[in-house]
Amino acid sequence: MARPKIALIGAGQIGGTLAHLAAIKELGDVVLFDIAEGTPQGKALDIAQSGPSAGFDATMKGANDYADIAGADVCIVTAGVPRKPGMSRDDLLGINLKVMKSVGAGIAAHAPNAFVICITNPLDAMVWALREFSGLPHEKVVGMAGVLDSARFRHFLSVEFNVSMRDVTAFVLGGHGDTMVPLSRYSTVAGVPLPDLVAMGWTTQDKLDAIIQRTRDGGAEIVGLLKTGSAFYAPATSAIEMAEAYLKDQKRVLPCAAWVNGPLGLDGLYVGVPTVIGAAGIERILDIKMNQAEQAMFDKSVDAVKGLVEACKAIDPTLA
Ligand code: A3D
Repeated sequence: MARPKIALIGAGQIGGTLAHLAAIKELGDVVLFDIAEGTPQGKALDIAQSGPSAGFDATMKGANDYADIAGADVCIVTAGVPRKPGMSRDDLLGINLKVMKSVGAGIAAHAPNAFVICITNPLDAMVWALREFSGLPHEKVVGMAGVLDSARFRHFLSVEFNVSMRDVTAFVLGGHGDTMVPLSRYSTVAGVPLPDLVAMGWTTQDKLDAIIQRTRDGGAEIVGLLKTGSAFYAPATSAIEMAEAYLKDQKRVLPCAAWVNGPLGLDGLYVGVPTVIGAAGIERILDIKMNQAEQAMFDKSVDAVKGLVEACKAIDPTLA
């Protein structure tokens, strides 16, 4: 049986890391696509040459022509520009919207049956635009943000509690931005919710609030340290987790920017929600009940995403 084909649209910091992880995990043959000539070819050759030591057989190809992604089973999109210090994700909107238009056309023409994972920021608006430009079914186009945001939350919590990250689950809803909604009530250590852990004296509410804020600012903290770009190891690892769930029909319950039409009181919006990812793409959305305070935070986040979608429509009238 042929190996699955994984097309990486954008061969920058995240794209290269995605290729390396896909190879090491033997998820399939990889095509790295970029408009920069030489970059995808150089990275593909470098990663291919790690094969003998890492022990994988997957092939690596660098490409500047969309024809090379033909028939891809999964496309992971990082094409565009990342943030620099002082920039918000929303500052990237104008530039990256144009990029989504060409990427959407390329995927529609050459890989219309792929499961498409968008990473380009501002995430919730870009995944919406990419879906519009590509015309693929909504359940096959999804954004990566919640897996990363909840991984950041889990990491900080595991350090605070001095327990394994594997035993910490976290729940982050809403848009991937300053209004993201980490939900304490649904976040646990081995099933024990965070408010109970506060009551048990494992941490204080103040410390928990600080961790939640650090999670919200997780991307900016790394941009501030790196100075030349944004995070790439954890974002790539998060997207690979989603791609693997699709390729292996794992039915993983993962928070993603998915098209929500009905659940959570929404009538057609891409925003971060808990989903089930399997062979059909986004197979289900968990219609969780929020309390008043959580709903207020979620509504604010939804409004922020809607604002970005309107900004996209104002820039590109074909989206209106
Ligand atoms: P970077 O290393 O600059 O790579 C982007 C690549 O896209 C470069 O190699 C460009 O040549 C290429 N590119 C630009 N325009 C096009 C085009 N039209 N077609 C094909 N390729 C093109 O950035 P990165 O890999 O660090 O980040 C990529 C994106 O992911 C940025 O928009 C980041 O803001 C975003 N990002 C999102 C998250 C989320 O959690 C959602 C996290 C981190 C970064």
